[in-house]
Amino acid sequence: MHPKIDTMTTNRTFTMLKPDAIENGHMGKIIDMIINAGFQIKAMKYTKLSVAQAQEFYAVHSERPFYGELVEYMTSGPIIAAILEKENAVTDFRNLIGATDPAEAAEGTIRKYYAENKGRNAVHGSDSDENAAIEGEFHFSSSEIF
Ligand code: 3AN
Repeated sequence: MHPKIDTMTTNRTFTMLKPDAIENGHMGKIIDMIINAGFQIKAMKYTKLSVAQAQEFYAVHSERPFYGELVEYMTSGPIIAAILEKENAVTDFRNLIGATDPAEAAEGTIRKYYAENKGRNAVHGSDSDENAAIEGEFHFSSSEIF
């Protein structure tokens, strides 16, 4: 997907509230959980991914059997994209969202409450500081980050 850029540890992560979370009316409750867990919202937008954007964003999964389904799903409706800040943001946010499969997600996690299944799993969270920076820049220009 992305050009190689120099990144530092920024205590930031990137999230998307996925189409199922929006469709099911869970966005307010999910944003509330994120804020209550101590994350500051540095950037946020309500938008819809084009097929090309979704393909690029998930290029790392292009060989996986679910890639086509994933791109179709992520472009099926609007999403909310956000950059979040907190100490240990990437790790703490992955803990807050829970396992990819809601059946395996711990009690109290966003996916335990709101994910439907492994594909329609309510929320994305970056898996490293480097990807958090890349994914944040994919969605936001510097004038949109506060
Ligand atoms: P995570 O989002 O927990 O980091 P990844 O990186 O393994 O999980 O997968 C990226 C996205 O691909 C997931 N959020 C999910 O929407 C989708 N996905 C992963 N595994 C499957 C699967 N077995 N079937 C359908 N979609 C999947």
